[in-house]
Amino acid sequence: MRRTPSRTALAAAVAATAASLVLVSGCGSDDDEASAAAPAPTGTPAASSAPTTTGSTGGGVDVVLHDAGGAEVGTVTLTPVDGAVRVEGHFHGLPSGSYHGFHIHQKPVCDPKAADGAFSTAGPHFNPAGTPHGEHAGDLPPLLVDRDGTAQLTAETDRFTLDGLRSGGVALIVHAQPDNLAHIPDRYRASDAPSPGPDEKTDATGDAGDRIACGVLAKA
Ligand SMILES: [Cu+2]
Repeated sequence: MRRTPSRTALAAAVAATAASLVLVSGCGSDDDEASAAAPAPTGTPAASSAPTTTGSTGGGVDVVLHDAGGAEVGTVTLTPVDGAVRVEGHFHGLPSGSYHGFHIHQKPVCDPKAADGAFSTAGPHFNPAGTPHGEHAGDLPPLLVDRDGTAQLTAETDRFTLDGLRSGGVALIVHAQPDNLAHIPDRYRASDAPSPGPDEKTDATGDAGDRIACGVLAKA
């Protein structure tokens, strides 16, 4: 299943049954650059605003995600493997039967009560190269949630290193809607777009909607 590292090697090997995949892809407020500069949360529920990195496994690190109500909904393990990072997630209690955008966001802050929307404190996608959506380092394969609200995801990417993520800390976000990955053919044009194809918001967020779960990978 390993692939030779390459720019396009965001290989998602969905584990287990196809029906159990969970997609999370929209980034409702991912394009809210202002939120990226938000300071650490104040007066927010500890359940999901405190660092939720809980431990390490085999050289990797576990990130626990909580929903906006503070309930734990899953754990993602990030493990360095041959110049890439293996991403293994196990979720429960998510909206059933649908795809959900799933990304790494820039700031290690998960504030469910943020004024700009739950978890807007995590800022935009982790995107140190400044590339369009679909090519962001933090663009992960979407989650496909089973009818029972569980989802399993195994993927591998060489778009970042674990050390790179930990140098500043990041957040993992599950969205309410699918992620279009800015795959908008040129025959489409948004009403406010200067040219055919995806508009600025789609390029930034994939139109994945609200942020429904968040977990912090703390700076280390
Ligand atoms: Cu996102």
